[in-house]
Amino acid sequence: MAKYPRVREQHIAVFGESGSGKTVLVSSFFGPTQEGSYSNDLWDLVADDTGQGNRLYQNYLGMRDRGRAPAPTRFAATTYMFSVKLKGGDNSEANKRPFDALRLAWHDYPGEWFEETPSSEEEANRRVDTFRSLLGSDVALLLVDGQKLLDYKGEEERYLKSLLTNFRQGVLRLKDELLRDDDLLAEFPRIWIIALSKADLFPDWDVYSFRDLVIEKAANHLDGLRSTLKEFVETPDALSVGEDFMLLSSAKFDLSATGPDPVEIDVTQRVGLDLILPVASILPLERRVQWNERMEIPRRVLDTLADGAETLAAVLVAAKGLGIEKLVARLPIVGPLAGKAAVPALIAATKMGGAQLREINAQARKHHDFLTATITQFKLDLDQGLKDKLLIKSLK
Ligand SMILES: Nc1nc2c(ncn2[C@@H]2O[C@H](COP(=O)(O)OP(=O)(O)O)[C@@H](O)[C@H]2O)c(=O)[nH]1
Ligand SMILES: [Mg+2]
Repeated sequence: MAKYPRVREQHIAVFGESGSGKTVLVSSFFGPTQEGSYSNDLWDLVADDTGQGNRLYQNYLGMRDRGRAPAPTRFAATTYMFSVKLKGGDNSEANKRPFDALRLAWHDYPGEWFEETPSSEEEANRRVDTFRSLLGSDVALLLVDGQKLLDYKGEEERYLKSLLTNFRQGVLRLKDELLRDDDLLAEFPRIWIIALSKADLFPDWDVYSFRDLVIEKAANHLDGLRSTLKEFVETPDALSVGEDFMLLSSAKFDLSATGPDPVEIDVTQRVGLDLILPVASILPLERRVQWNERMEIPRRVLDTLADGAETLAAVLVAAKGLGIEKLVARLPIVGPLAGKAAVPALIAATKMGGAQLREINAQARKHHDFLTATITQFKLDLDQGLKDKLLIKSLK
């Protein structure tokens, strides 16, 4: 029997009002990886449900070839399951690796649920069940609709206030049901990234422009949301709400076309989508280390936060020629983490510098160690996202 599970699962929850771009986002995430011309030397992206995958690809083809965005979906909470299947399953390295696939569960939460009160008890129950199903996500993306920001130009606070307040109210309505046993939740999305969708509408912006606008216009409402979310969780200090920001654009939509002809949709111009996998897999691992250095986190909370982090970290530090001891010796280790046995690998992995990561990545590629290559690549991509000002990471 395998010593480890052969599949690692990561969840990401995407929240956004209707029309904010959720369906287009997931179609644009998946679609390009299915094109004949696509090549990735490390892994393949597969939709676990073929029919679902085909519908997403169909959405993508409609945009690519016909300038047509997918039909709106209302009230549909959908979970898309993808697997990042590592290449080289039959080589000798593969027998040693702790897993062969990274599964991404992408929870698409219908925004209408925050804009409208439930029409019946049945509807209310369904919302609770759906929300429960995404509690396993480490990361939640809260979409700020770029089109709405433009519509409210000069008075963006009106839109941001309604977005954040509706969302907060929607979550509050679920509170009694979710906390029925009076126990605070150990498992809950702990990283809430504020993401600008349709970033192509702001060609001059970087993520700092976006963050500054949100803070300037809506800091109070962000605080309100943060304090509400804190009421749900055990160890409420281990929660980042509105400390991480990112830019997303699923394609470049040319809206200047008028008349009966469809608009141009350039699906090759995408922003931030390559950061989704790194954000889902590496960011929680890093955050766990950050928090653990700052505070004591109960084991049962840690076990739900970036669960499997040690497995990922072990992959990184076990890389050829770099003993854990050697790595750890070079790192300044402080705080409550220092003494704990399993964790040096985790700290070492998250604190590796760019040069070291690139070295491990190159070695791993050379030796067809696709797992190490993929994980280091995700980390390098995340760092690149920071450099390109597409992503701001909380430093706390
Ligand atoms: N400019 C621009 N428009 C977008 C983008 N993504 C979606 N849209 C527009 O927003 C509309 C709604 O998107 P959709 O994904 O259906 O929203 P959902 O209700 O959140 O699933 C689409 O029909 C597009 O017109 C984007 O990346 N850039
Ligand atoms: Mg939709």
